[in-house]
Amino acid sequence: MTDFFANIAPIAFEGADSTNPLAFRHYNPDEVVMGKRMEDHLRFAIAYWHSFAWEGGDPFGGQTFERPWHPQDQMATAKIKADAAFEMFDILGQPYFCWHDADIRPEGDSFAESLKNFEAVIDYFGEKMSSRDVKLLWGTANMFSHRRWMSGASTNPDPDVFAYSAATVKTCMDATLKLGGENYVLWGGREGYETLLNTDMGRELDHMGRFLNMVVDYKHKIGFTGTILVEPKPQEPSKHQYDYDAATCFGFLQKYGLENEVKLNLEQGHAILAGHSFEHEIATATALGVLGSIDMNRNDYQSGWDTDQFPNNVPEVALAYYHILRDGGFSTGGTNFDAKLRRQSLDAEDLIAAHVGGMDICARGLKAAAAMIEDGGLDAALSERYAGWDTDAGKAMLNTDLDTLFNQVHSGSIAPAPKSGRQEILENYVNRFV
Ligand code: XLS
Ligand code: NI
Ligand code: NI
Repeated sequence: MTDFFANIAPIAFEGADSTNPLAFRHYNPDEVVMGKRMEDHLRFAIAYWHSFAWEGGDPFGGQTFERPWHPQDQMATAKIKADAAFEMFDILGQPYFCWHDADIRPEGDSFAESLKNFEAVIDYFGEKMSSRDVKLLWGTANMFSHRRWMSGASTNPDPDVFAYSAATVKTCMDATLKLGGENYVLWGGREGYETLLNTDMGRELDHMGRFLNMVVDYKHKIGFTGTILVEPKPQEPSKHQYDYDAATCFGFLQKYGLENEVKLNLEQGHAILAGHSFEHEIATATALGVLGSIDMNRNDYQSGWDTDQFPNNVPEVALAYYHILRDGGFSTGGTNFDAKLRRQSLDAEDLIAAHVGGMDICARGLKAAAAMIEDGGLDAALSERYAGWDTDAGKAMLNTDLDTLFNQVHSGSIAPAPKSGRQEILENYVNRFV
């Protein structure tokens, strides 16, 4: 037991009129929305790295937080960190958490020592999980912080780093399997370049494709039944990241024969960095059949970097869940808060309040999305807009050729008549629900 969260009781649902800052006003896990419990729709996860490993630094200054698990380079403090993490899970009652290897264990002097530390913490997690309902949404390897990864992991010009990356991912997949994790994530923060002057892009893409095939082969070899997820991001820390956005990732997966094996973990902040809205990325992934999971953390729209803030915009969140629900909802995926406090938010209470607010906003968004789906207004508008394609004449057009269509248009038997796209009417419609 730590006393970090000492005076904070488990968070309860108190309803929309509550003024208690540490209560849920919308997130009511057992409330049924479209035939399913809210908890089972949203599948919230807490990110170990931001909530417990990050120390409040930014590019201009170091640590601002003081935690009982500092310094983090010792096994003893790794256990205190785990104790505090599970105490927070008990307070929030979210069903899942996520980690990188480097968040949970101190780096050793060798690969073998790092692995020994990692396995000890994984066993410690296993004990804690056995007496609770909290599960692992996904595990992942941090292959971007240590200096060995400065030129990439699987795309590194040095084959020894490719091998080190393979060994690292193997250990993280083993640990994910051991803890019953439901997905395994690869985010390639340095799988890209700083300058094309020193980069053989074609070779690096081939190596990344080969690496991901090795990951998928290993998944089948060890009998991991979860989903392998790739997380798109256009840049940061590298100037350009190969997994730029959902569409780019899909092209990559297809080229390397993995479009039926790998899905996407989409992050709102990364969508914004790529010049997209979050619902654009989700709609792209659902259209291509590769939606897996989401990181529900936003960026500041003015700063131009990945600020990883907790969500607080109901319309944005509602439209994200609208597309997720229309796709049938999550299967192995969920809603991970890959979000961190602001560096001035020093207190344990700030950490809890941030998650309470994020969970509540998502619950509001989910309810709004479900109400729009149940009302059916947007679907009806879509059916009406595309109705021509449901006619025999419309269907025939996709099965003919340019000459035939030329003759029909030239003879005047086909003459387009423009119709309103009704954008403002639809925007007003959405505003009735959010
Ligand atoms: C960084 C990414 C990272 C992944 C996991 O921007 O969002 O946190 O989610 O490696
Ligand atoms: Ni991110
Ligand atoms: Ni992320």
